[in-house]
Amino acid sequence: MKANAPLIGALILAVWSAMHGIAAPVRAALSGQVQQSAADLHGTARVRDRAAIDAVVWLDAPNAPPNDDDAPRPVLDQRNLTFIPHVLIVRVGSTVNFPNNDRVFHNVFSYRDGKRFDLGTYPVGALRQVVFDQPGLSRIFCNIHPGMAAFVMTVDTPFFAHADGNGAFTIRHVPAGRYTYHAWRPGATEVNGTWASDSGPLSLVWP
Ligand SMILES: [Cu+2]
Repeated sequence: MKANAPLIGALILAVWSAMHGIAAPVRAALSGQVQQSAADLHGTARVRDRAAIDAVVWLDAPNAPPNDDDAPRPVLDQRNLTFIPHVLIVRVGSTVNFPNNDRVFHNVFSYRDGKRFDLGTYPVGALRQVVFDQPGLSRIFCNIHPGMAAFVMTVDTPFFAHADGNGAFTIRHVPAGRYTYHAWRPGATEVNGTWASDSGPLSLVWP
């Protein structure tokens, strides 16, 4: 019996190609045409070997659709002479609620970078609002209590997350593709890189 050498050769090449991802450009070309599935991006943010506290992460997505108008308003609360959360990340155009849920007056303002405003002195139970209409970092203080400080990171994308106490984060419903990511935390410089939806969890480490 005479073996069909060219056929066997073609089969071996096909199996080898599949194993080594030769078809990847073809898959990429196909996924560019079909407006494809979305998945959650899971990741961790660390400073060397410990969890990064108050890290925020976002993906560039200049063509993302706008948010729903009825999406819940982000809140920067005031309780026990503290802003909660210490770091808030919002999409450009978001209205942030600044309720006074404390037992004393506060005067919330931002004068340095990002959105500049001064809400004046307002009493317990009152609510003030600010529209964060430009990307960038805003530093929030209280005129009466020098120890009160918070950050609002405004980003031009719906794909962002705030890491939890273990440094874990999830960015929900990210369409398949390749993205530039950014990560920031208080007192550190921004970390940037590229992440693709087929490359698994995103591991961020500040040196
Ligand atoms: Cu205050």
